[in-house]
Amino acid sequence: MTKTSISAELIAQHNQQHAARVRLDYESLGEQLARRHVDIDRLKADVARFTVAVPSWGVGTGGTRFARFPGKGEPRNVFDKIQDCGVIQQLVRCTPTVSPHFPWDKCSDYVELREHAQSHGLAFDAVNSNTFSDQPGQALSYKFGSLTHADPAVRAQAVAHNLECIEIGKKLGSKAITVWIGDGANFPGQNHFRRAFERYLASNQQIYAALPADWRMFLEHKMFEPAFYATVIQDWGSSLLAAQSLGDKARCLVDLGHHAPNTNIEMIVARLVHAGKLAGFHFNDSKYGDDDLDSGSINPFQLFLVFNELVDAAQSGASNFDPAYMLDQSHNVTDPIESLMTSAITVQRCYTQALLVDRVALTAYQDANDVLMAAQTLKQAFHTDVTPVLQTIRMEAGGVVDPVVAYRASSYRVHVAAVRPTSGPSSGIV
Ligand SMILES: [Mn+2]
Repeated sequence: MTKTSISAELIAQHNQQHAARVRLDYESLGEQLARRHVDIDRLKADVARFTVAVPSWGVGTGGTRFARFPGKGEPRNVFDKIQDCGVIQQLVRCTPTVSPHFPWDKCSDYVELREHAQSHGLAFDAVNSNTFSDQPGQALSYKFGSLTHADPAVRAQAVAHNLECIEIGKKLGSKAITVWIGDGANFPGQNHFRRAFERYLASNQQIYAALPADWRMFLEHKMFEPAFYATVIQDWGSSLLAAQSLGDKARCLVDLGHHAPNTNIEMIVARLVHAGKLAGFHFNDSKYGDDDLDSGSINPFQLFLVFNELVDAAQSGASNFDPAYMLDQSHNVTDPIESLMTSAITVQRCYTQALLVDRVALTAYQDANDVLMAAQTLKQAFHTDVTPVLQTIRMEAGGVVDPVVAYRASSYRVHVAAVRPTSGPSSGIV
């Protein structure tokens, strides 16, 4: 029996208020799509299988680069975080997994943690290691790097932490480890570029060697920050070189915020698909840098174009194509649960819109150099309001028509604030 934080009565009452209207909207959209030779029920069945993982660190209040403003009822530990993730899944029904982060999510009994997650209807996605900040009692500092540090003893400590993450992940049922390092240089001359990259490969070879047969290693690149002059794995090219050097289990993870403004991320996705090396995504949005804003809040068309590449890859049978979808965002001025639900639905929406692209027509326009109609074909799919499909999927799966409205009506935050003191654990920026 799955533990539920939002009452069945509230969910039933909420859906009852909206059910008739949603049915009419769904029928109307169905007629519209039928004229485009799209079967709405088939579309709904495809979208109902789509899921995206929630980051455990996302349910806490992150903060700006300058300060952290604690929210009410923030999770005190990983068990509280799982409870919050359970609320998200209960209402949106497309987030059945959680991506944990260590040492932030360390606990004394991982069997108990896995059972706790299962009791909330959740399983674990990729584990994330952290060698970009020092922990209390840590023997050696990562101030000047971790996996690529000049001192072999620091590198060994960073490798050992990643191996520990794999061991924890095995207990939790994870099948992948995500490695992001902050290593790099703030000044020209600080690092030897080639030697730092070679040390990265050598350290990661040791982590790679410890992967179970059915595991993958996700390499996450990031252009800058905390290193402001040069980061060791700064772009998809470095990431791809590393993944190709390490072996089949190593793939490249794309965090949408880890690129320069206006970078053509959808084309990076296409290149990684071509190479059979796309690990998956950390979805978020940004205006200037690694802003970790809610998915699609700034540039939903970009998110749609990323999914356009993904749907194209899936439908054309691209090899080694099995991307992992995860949210990665940080909240400072919104309730994290509301933001994560909104992001999950936005990602699901863009996937749905990408399924609506008339690919036969698009290919014909591309081959005929009909530029305007090719662009219009994408825009037609992007402009389609698929809300009734998403609402119907949620209702049929036991979720709610409008998750934010139902969440607020439940007063969940007020209830947990009564038992969780203000100022929970600090979440980081990944
Ligand atoms: Mn990330």
